Amino acid sequence: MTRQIVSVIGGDELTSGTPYASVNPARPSQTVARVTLTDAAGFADACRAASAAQREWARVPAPVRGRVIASIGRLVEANTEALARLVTEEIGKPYAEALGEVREIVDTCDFFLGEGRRLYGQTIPSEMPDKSLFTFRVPVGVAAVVTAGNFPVAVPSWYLVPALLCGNAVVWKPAEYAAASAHALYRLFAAAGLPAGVLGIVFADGEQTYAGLDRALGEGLVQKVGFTGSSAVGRRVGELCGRHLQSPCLELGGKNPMVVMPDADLDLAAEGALFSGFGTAGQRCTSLGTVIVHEDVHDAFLRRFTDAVRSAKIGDPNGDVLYGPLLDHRFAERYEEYLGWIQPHHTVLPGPVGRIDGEGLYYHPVVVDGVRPDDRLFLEETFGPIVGVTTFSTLDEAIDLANRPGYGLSSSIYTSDPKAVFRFREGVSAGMVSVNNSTSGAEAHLPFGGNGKSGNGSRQSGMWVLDQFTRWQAMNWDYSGRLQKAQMDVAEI
Ligand code: UN1
Repeated sequence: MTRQIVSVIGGDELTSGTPYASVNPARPSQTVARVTLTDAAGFADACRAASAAQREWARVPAPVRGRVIASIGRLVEANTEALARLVTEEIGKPYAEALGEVREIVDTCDFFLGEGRRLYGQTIPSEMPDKSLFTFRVPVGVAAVVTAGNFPVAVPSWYLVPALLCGNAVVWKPAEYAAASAHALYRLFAAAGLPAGVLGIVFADGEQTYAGLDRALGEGLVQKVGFTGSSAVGRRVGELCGRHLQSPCLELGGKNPMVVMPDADLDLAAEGALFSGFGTAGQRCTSLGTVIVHEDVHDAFLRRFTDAVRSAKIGDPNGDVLYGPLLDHRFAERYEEYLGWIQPHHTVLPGPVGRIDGEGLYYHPVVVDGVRPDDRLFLEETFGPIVGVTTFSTLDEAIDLANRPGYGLSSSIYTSDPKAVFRFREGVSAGMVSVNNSTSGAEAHLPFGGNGKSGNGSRQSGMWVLDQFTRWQAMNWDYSGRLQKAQMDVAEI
């Protein structure tokens, strides 16, 4: 069945626009959805409709908004299998992982439904008598959320759920190659009782989205931009927001390192490298980029790692496989360019490189040993099933290597030495550190985000994301009946 997907603005469907086909990457001849893409004007219209709906929504008491979030969680949970099947069909994510992805939405709702009854402000003593100070969290207004398709439903919910809970309206622009999954999630949100217009969904290509955002920011229709995607596009979004005096929430790429110390459990490290390097076909922002292994255990680690890679199953994402096809033909084309970064001084394991024969966008897993700190393969994100390996001799050297690419999202260290764990944690520039665990697989209530080329320091998930979707308002209340001047009329003892 081919679905027809259109943007929904202020509760109304936008039926005119440019046609786009979202296809199944396991069988590219199968169209999953026919999508109608809108343009910059449509995007700005969606922001206008959201802006009109936001004020009413902000007046709904936060605990009641929390109940809507609870309903969303229940609806998503009740539709878990159907949503996961669709994710698998549309982007080729193995079904078991797709189930986990849907679980992550439910976890996010579980966390934030209670926040509706907290959303705390503070009372603060004044320097003067008969005067009290308060702080309140107030919604920012309209959030424009632009998301990637590798986590087509979980990562968007990291924005949508807290933004709505905090009293904002949201315009969501999902990746068009994951349009059907996104639209299915949108319908579950809408069915949970969100007033029309509070959440809009817009499908548009990258350039029209950028132009639409520029227009909406210029007209004061958007007060927060959330963006998950590549570092290159994130930089553009950041510059655009800067021109409009806005600080976006940016969740960008990673070149996530795994340090394997000489005292590491090498079987565990190899298993972690397999999962984070090749799970999701290496298409997570938290995917492993380079294993930085101590020279004394390099050979023993590499043997275990390549054995594990060799026995990994790749294929139909409905089956029991480590990974399925790449997300979309554009990702496949870009990944083939990255494969060109392999150099003659590299050792390529365990076998063939490139596309696996057949219809789907399947690629062989590649381990590249002997990468050097100046190699492109060491420095840049590859977003595909390829992992580099390099060696070190001291922990300081390993930390320098881990930081060298200039990203700073996730990282991991395998060791049984607590001193090494803490020295690594202090030295690594990453926003997230795993100990004896893989670089990917963050939980929904810990701060998620990166530094450097991985983002602008903003954090998602858990209570930390509230600072993205609310602003602090300070209030002072003087009940002395006279004009008390701060700094000038400070109470004397
Ligand atoms: C992403 O790839 O954009 O930590 C996010 C993880 C996932 C989220 C990845 N829970 O691997």
